Amino acid sequence: MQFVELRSDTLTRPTEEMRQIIARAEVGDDVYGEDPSINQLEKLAAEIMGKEAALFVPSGTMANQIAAMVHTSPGDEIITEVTSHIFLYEAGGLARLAGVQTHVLKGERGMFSPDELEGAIRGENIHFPRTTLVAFENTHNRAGGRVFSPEELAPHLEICKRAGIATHLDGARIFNAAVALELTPDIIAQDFDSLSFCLSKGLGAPVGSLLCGSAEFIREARRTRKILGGGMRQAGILASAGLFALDGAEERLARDHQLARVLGGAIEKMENFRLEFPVESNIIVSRYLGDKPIQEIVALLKEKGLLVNPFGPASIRLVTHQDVTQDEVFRAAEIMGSI
Ligand code: TLP
Repeated sequence: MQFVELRSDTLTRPTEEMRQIIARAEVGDDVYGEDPSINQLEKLAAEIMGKEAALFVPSGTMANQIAAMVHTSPGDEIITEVTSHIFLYEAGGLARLAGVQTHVLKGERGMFSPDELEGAIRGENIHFPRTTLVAFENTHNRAGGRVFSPEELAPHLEICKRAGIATHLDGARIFNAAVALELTPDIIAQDFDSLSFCLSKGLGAPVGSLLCGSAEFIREARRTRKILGGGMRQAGILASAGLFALDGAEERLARDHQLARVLGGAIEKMENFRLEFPVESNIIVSRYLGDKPIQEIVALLKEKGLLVNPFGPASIRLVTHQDVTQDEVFRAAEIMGSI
């Protein structure tokens, strides 16, 4: 059966053109700093994000974990929202790798208030852990691809700055945020000390993420990447796909958002499903209103040709991406409407 694949934008496959680019990539040993494709990608990423330097890493998870390891010392505390990827989906890496404890704040649609943040920051006291990092996410995966404007986050970042606390942005889908806000990514990134973004989500590359920040931060991050075994050799074959993926990304993502709005509009009219969040980018979280367990619903959708991920006790997540056509989105809506 030909499935409509909406489980994640990580499921895109390299196009024929991308495969040609990969085949011709110039490479060298990146641990020696001699891979021209990696060097080009890191330079471009830093430029796009308006930071001094960037580091190519295998995954978004590794980028976030390296950021936490560099910004903190073991025993410190990091603050993040309770449904953030770094807290929820990174297999406890913050505790295991950075050796920090996590202070989670319960947000409203993925974000806590400036007052809650201020109240969570530890004062100087011999009993307390030190708060050394606050981690944000934009777009916010669990909050249905929610997009935060720079104005919305400005008060939070101002508080961190005043308190001398580092800030990291998990910008796995920062280009989606940029397209939705009609801003360039550097504007979204500008007040964060570091940010990560992924090539292997909506951008359509098979592997890779970039961590961006000051030259000093990236020097330390490079060393930390080595500790984690993420120093890759002729990884230019991956970077070349990344360079290709960045070219013209905005138009492709705008199309993904359009398709998500179409599907969101159809879901709004259904009896058995409703939207859990307004559709702001390429992620839809939809609540199932019937009485069957959600795993059963996911299996039933699959039987009818639609692949989605369960997302919590009664919801599913649907993600549009470059390998989904408009017709497939119509089919997805039809399948959902039929159960
Ligand atoms: N998210 C994946 C799953 O892990 C949930 C997905 O399918 O969406 N930050 C954010 C906001 C992410 O959504 C993800 C991946 C990551 C980081 C981690 O990236 P990878 O998978 O490259 O380690």
